[in-house]
Amino acid sequence: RQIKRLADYQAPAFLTHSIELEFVLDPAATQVTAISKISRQGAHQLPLMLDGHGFELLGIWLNNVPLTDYQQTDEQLVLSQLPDEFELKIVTQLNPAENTALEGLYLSGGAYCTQCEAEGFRRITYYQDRPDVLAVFTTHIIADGKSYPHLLSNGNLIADTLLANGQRRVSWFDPFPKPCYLFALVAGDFDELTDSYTTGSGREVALKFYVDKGNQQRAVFALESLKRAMLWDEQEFGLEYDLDIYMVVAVDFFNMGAMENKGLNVFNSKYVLANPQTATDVDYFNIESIIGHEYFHNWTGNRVTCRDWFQLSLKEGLTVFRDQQFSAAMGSPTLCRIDAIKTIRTAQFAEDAGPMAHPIRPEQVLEMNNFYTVTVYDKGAEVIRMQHTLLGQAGFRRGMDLYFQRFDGKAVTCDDFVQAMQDANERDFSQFRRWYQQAGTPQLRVTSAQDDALASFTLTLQQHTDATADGSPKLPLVLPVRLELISLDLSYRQQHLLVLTEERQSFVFEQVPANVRAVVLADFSAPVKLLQQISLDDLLFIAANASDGVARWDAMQQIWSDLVRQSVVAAHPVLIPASLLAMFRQLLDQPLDDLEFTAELLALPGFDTLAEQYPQIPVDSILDTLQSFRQQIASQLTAELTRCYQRLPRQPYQYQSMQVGIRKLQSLCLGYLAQAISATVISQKNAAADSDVITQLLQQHYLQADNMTDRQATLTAAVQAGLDLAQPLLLDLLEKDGHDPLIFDKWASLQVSLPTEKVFELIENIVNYPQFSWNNPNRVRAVFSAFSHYNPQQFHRADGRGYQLLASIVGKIDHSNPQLAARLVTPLLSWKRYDEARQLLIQQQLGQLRDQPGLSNDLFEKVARSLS
Ligand code: B3K
Ligand code: ZN
Repeated sequence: RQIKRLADYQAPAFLTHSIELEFVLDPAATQVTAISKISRQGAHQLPLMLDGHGFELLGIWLNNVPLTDYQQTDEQLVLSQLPDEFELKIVTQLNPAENTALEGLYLSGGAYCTQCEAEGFRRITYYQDRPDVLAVFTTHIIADGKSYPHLLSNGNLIADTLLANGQRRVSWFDPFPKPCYLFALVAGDFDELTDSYTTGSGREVALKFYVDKGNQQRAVFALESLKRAMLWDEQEFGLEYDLDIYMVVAVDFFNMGAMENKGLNVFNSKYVLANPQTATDVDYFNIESIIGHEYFHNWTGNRVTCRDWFQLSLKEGLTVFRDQQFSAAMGSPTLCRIDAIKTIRTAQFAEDAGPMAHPIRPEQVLEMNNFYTVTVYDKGAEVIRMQHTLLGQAGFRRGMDLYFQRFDGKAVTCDDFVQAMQDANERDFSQFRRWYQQAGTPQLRVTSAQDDALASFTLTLQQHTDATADGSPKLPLVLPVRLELISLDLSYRQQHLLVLTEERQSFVFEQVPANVRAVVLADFSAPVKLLQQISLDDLLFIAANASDGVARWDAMQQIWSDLVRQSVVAAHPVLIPASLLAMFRQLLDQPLDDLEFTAELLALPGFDTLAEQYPQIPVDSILDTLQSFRQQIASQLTAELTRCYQRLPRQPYQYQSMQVGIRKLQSLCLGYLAQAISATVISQKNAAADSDVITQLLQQHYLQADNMTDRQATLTAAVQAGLDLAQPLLLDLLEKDGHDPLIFDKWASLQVSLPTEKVFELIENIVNYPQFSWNNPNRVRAVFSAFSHYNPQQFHRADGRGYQLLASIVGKIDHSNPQLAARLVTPLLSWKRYDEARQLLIQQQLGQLRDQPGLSNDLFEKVARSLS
């Protein structure tokens, strides 16, 4: 197996300047003719190496003369003794109907569709499948116009003709040179939703959304989101759209969220289709953010692209940062930030601590698809955000302007980006660049000392990063640390931006009154683990008084993780302190304002977040403690939770912030209340009466709901508390709406989060439904990713049944869809983090996977690294 290294990068020996593609579509025998204009770069006699596999080669012509003198390996075509400039014609034949990997050209759900990033174009024809070869694409699609009325590709439509044999031939021309990973073709029979957008400079752009028949109205929100994104990018970064048409196609068979192909985005239907009956508030949020993300790629990714795949974070980290800023501008910056922090603290910290740890710019890769990770994307976005923090809004914009001025139309590196930021602001970012080469989560230790006599306050910061599996160096990083000093009487408040560059540094503040409290790492200004000894009272003070909402939420999170830690040490759940319950009471009774944020303040950290704080994860203690905390809250605050629930008014559904807040807070109340009546709680007084009232609340919440968010709230509460009423309500959902694939997925994900052993029976049952398909990644994820992520009790069962189930599914899926298998296996990779008994159980499953005949590179890379 061939590992690729960043250090081995070499500029291409030839460039392809233009390519004309013709597809004659057929389910089992699609013919592709590719005519490329190629020229040698520099004086050398190296051969031209073209990537390609998984198709039949029908012929090669060099300047129109048949070529027979070539070498073919499993993965490449090697052409020697070429002229300096030439035209190469290659004809290949593919089988899209049998392509279950969903990479290259595939036929599923009745439509042809491509996915070329990272290295899927080589499954279509022989080509220089690398992002630093930029060509102008012309695409002709020939197909039966009745079965496939929509024949789409990148760029602008240039011809549409009826052929003598009754077939249609449609031609597209994309004037912007692009790497082949941005190529796309779609052919199908869709509903079309059309609109237009006029750019700031007055150009009119046609907007077209293509969705499965009958779903046209479900694309309206995505279309509106697109227009908001187009306007925002003009206002925020001065970036306009550049083609005459922007198309989005929604498909049900897709390996990830969406793909930014030039002018023709392909989306997982989950991130396009929405109406109140099918999508939750969270779905609406995600749709707007992903529509934005793919649109923003048009500049950060497409106009300026990556030199090689090790630079993936150049476009992904930056584009995630841009979509986060967009979401923040459309809604609440604090809530968006909280969302991003949760992703880092759960998935990204786990990745850093596991066998797949890598810097945001990895140095070696076996299968590129394995590096579309939370590290490259989300930590990558944090690294961009730190540059934004260090340079300020205006300085960052200057850097972006210089970046586009220098690199528009080019394929560049992460270093090029940082250099632009540095040059535009006359700063030295050489130490900052370590963020690109070091893996691992820095620990930031904070101590403080107050000298009342001198009226000074000293804060000492110390950074340390543990070794990671990839062996990358661990030198001191540049950490921007936002700080607020607040006096206990609130008469003094000062905000500072500290920049830690050494391993240890002290910062002294003068003329500080006695009794100040320090809010450190406000806004989560660096992606680190903060270690500080701080009392419950001080955390409650910060939670109530910090200027930064993120810091207030974070103080609550720290309170809970401290209590969990005490419980783990004591080997039984501690009692929730009265002062914390008092804070909850106050929040539940406060005026109806900023409800979504209130709900975040009242929520416990999840299992995954807590787990990341322990080198060896005390699974059972954390689960028991969380359970006990939920039940303590529920039984101590039953009246307050009920009152809070009842005073929140329900209105006809709109996706609008006040309403989202109401739904989220009601859902939180129901979640706790359901715990109050779960079988394991024997609450003191009035148990039976409470139980009736709460059951009724839950039932009514579901039955009177006019939207999916509220229905899901009841179902989640009931399933997690193991209440009997969950099953009839789930059945109701399935019977009424389960024919819709996205609702079926929601139903399945709810079923598999049942925290009892019965879940295994449910899973066997789900995969036998006609709606389920092993070849559809959404269906598979709805069952098995949901199980391994949202059902820690059963996934981590001491008898290993959860591990065994996941491993067997991964082994099975690897034969049809390696990318999907390699994603599903993730929770098993960190086996070293568990107790000895669990380690053995997981290791055994991984060992079986490693020995499976015909294992894909995708799965091999992960499993082998994990076992090494
Ligand atoms: N660039 C694509 C992801 C491609 C994944 C390839 N396995 C979507 C995105 O990040 O916008
Ligand atoms: Zn992206």
